Amino acid sequence: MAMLSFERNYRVRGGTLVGGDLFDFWVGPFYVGFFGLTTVFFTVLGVFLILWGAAIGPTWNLWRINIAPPDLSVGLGLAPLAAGGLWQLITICAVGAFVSWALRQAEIARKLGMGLHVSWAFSAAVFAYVTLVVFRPVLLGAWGHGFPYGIFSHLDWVSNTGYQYLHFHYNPAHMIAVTFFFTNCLALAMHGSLILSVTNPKKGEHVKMSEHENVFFRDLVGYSIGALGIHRLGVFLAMSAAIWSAICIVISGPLWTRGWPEWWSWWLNLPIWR
Ligand code: UQ1
Repeated sequence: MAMLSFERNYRVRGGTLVGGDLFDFWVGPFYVGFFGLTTVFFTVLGVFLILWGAAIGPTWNLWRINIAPPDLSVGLGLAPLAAGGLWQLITICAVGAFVSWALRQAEIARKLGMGLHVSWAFSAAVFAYVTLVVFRPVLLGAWGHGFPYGIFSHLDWVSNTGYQYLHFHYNPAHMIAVTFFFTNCLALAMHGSLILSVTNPKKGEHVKMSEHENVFFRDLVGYSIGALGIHRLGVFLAMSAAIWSAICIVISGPLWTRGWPEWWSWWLNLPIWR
């Protein structure tokens, strides 16, 4: 893999969290580190277990392969491999790989003297996943409350879980999460289009910079959030979307067991309507 001449200057020793200098090396373009090895370990083992689950299942149709969590009757115990045990091991591998990846991001950032923003942002998504397959099942007392690993099967799980609470769009935390997803989409569309509009001009025209960006939005809406601000806003919106997603599912069951539309009766029962 070709390496640009200046990149060699960034291949500095140190910043590791575990292992000292032992795993402080590169393979081609990739930094390895202790967590590079654990990422590969958990990923390879997890993929192998998924293939095992597919092999003992009824189909190789990619849409229909399904590796289900244990039956609810197993509670928080260990299940036989073919009856949810594979799901449990795959979940351990997934969490192991995701956490390893976040820590590898942290080691690379430390090595380069950068902030840990990427690690934290990625961790918000990992937190949402762990909430679905660990925190909520533990709070409800059974691994069977986790979602199944399969394309159609996890969609069915989302649909069934939604209908279990009658109409999931009335979940106030779900409303907030969806609003963050949409606003995040708006912000990235505005930012991406703005940057392209100034840095990718027609042949023969000059690239424009922050003054044009600022003036465009001041002309349009009377306000420019600025070059640093738009990225702060972006990380805030994206992390908020993931965190409110985790909140909206973890309160469904552990905190509120009835239909979500019924939750709003506090509003209908306000004394001001009487
Ligand atoms: C913005 O104001 C700005 O600062 C110049 C950007 O940075 C390049 C942007 O990408 C965007 C999208 C805006 C406009 C955003 C708001 C919230 C007015």
